[in-house]
Amino acid sequence: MTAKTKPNAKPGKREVLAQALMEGCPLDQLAARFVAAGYSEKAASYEAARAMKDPLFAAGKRLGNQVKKRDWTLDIYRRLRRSEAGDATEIPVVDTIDPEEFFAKYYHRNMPVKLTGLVDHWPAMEKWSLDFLAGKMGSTMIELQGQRQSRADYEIASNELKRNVTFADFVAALRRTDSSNDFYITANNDTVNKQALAPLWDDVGEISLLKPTGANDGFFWMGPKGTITPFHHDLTNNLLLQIVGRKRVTMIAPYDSAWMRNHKHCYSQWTSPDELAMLGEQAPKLWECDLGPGEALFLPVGWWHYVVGLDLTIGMSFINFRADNDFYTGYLTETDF
Ligand SMILES: O=C(O)CCC(=O)C(=O)O
Repeated sequence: MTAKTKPNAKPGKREVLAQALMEGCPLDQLAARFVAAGYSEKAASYEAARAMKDPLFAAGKRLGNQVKKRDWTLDIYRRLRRSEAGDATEIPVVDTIDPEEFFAKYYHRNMPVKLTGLVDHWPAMEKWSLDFLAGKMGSTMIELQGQRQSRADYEIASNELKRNVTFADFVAALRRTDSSNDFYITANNDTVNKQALAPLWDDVGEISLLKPTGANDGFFWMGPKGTITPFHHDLTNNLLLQIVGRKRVTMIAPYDSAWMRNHKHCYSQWTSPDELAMLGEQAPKLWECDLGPGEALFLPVGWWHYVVGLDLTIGMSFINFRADNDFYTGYLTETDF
C-alpha cells in the first residue's frame, strides 16, 4: 500500500491560529492569515471571528501583547544606551578600579567593563605554564569537556560530554594541537576539578571586588587555541579572568534579547557573531573585547556572550562578588521558548 499524501494540503485551522499567535499577528490581520493559508475569504472571516470568542486564543493573544509591551520597554533602554554610547562597540577599560566605583558604575548598572591591574600580584601570573602545570598536577585525574565536535549542541549537551583524563594526558593533547574546539576544561567541570586542582589555588590571590569564602573560589578554564563558547547568558554576574593567552569576547545587551533566538534556557540558536552581523541594520549591537593575560572582563548578569580562544588559554571565573549576586533563585522552571 502506498501512503497517500495530499499535495498542497492547507494547514489546519488551529495551526494557522497558533502560528499567528506565535508571530504576534494583529487581530485585524487574522482573516488574511487564513486566506494566505489557502482558505476562502468567507471561511477566513468566519474562522477569525470564531477565534475572537475562543478563550484559549484570547488568553494567548493577551500573553503575546504582554510580551510586546515588555519588548517596547526594553527598547527604551536600548535607545537610551545607544544615545549614551553611540555606535562604539568597545567595552570600556579601567585600570586598578576602586571597588566603590566598580559597583556604582558597572555592577549595579549592569554594564560590562574590562579591568586591568586586578591580579598582578598573583603567583599564578608568573608560574602557570604547560611545563609547570604538567609537573605539579600531571598524575591528577581531572574532568574536561571532550568530543565537542561530535555534536552541534555541545554546550547544551555539556553534561554528556564530560570525560576524565590525567592532567599529563591533557597537557600532551594541548602540545599536539594547533587549534581545536574538541576539548576544553570549563566551569561545567568544576565539581571534580575544584577538588582535583586544589593545589593550584596556592597560586591564586585575592581580588578586591570579591568576598573570599575560604573555599577555593573560582572556576578553572583551560584549553587549546580555537575553543568556542557559544552565545549564552549567565544567571549571575561573572568576572572572567585571563592568566595565559588571549580570548575574544563578543557581547550583546539583555535589552537586545528579542534578537537572540533564545530557544532553550540561556542558549541562543545563533552560531556566531558573523551570522548576527549579517542582519545589517536589524543586528543588535555587538560589543567586543579582547582579553589578555592579567585582564578580567566583568560579564553582567543577562548579557549574552560568545567567547573564542585566540591562543592556548588558562583562566578563571568568579561569581563571589561583594554584593547580591543571586539572580538564579527566581529563574524560570520551564525554559523552552
Ligand atoms: O571563557 C570561555 O570560554 C567562556 C566563559 C563564559 O562564557 C562564562 O564564564 O560564562
